[in-house]
Amino acid sequence: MRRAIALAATPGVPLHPNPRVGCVLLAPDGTVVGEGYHHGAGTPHAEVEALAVAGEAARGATAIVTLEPCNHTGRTGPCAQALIAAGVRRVVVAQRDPNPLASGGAETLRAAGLEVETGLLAEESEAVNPAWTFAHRHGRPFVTWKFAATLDGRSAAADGTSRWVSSLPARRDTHRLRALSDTMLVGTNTVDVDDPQLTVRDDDDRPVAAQPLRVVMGERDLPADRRIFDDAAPSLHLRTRDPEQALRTLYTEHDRHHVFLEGGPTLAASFLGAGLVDEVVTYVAPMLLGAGRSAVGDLGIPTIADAFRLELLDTTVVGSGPEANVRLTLRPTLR
Ligand code: AOF
Ligand code: ZN
Repeated sequence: MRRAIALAATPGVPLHPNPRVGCVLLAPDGTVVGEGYHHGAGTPHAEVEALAVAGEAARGATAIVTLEPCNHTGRTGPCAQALIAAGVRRVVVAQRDPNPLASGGAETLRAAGLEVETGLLAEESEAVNPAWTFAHRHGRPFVTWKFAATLDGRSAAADGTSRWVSSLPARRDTHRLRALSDTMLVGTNTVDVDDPQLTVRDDDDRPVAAQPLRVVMGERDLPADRRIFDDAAPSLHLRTRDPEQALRTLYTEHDRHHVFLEGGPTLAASFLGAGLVDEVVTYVAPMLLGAGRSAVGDLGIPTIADAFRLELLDTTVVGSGPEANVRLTLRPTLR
């Protein structure tokens, strides 16, 4: 299973929209007769790849798979049937499939007389697809709220100027994190005032191949010439101010699993207030403003005992000298 997990996590495989999956086929004497991993949506599933390598040697074999074999015909056919047809005798699964459209493979295999075991190294396997797993379990995407702020927690000066609070190395680091998500999210205010392009660019400032969907949420009409609507990447205007509804729509209608929230203080406060922020990433710049826009709007907290608390997971200095910023990664404490 460790080998199957390593195959699933092969560098370069896209994180979205499909999970990364690995499969190893063992002959009855324990020798490896086939290996495979999923290369991204639309390509053969891991099991099918491994079966193709094994050929006739799959008969009587044990399949070790990081994810429960699928039971559905989506972009490709059902792997449970492929394993049965190939004569595989036993299937060992790490993670049960949380995707309601594809789950049920274990039962299908058992009904066909195969021996099935689930749960081996399940946590390690889930860690290969954390956002995908979260989204299918909760019926909404995982939300990372990212913001840059001064030492006194301000994201813009009194006159509204905000370029650049964070340093160039910190902004490059942000693009690396954006690329891990499948959705960029801001509010109509940010599009109006800052007009961000919200694309992912590499260290040479060139757009990367796989761009997240750019989403602006809010009821207000927006001018069509805003940069978020340019043809550098797909974009979408969700006409709602309700965070829960926006996330549900992104999951059910757009197959989105990881939202990177880069909105202003109002949008941030509404997601935090609704308990819909799962991770916070902030870049703290060594500067003071003393006045200006707070990074987050009013959370309706009257007294210190009610403070919105977070657990600090990581602290990293990004950049050096005058460009040094501190990146904090945090998780809201469950209340
Ligand atoms: C994969 N790769 O190796 C396995 C998957 O759109 P489809 O037809 O490719 O189906 C995607 C679903 O199939 C996916 O969400 C997961 O539930 C299941 N298993 N998917 O992409 C694989 N074994
Ligand atoms: Zn499959």
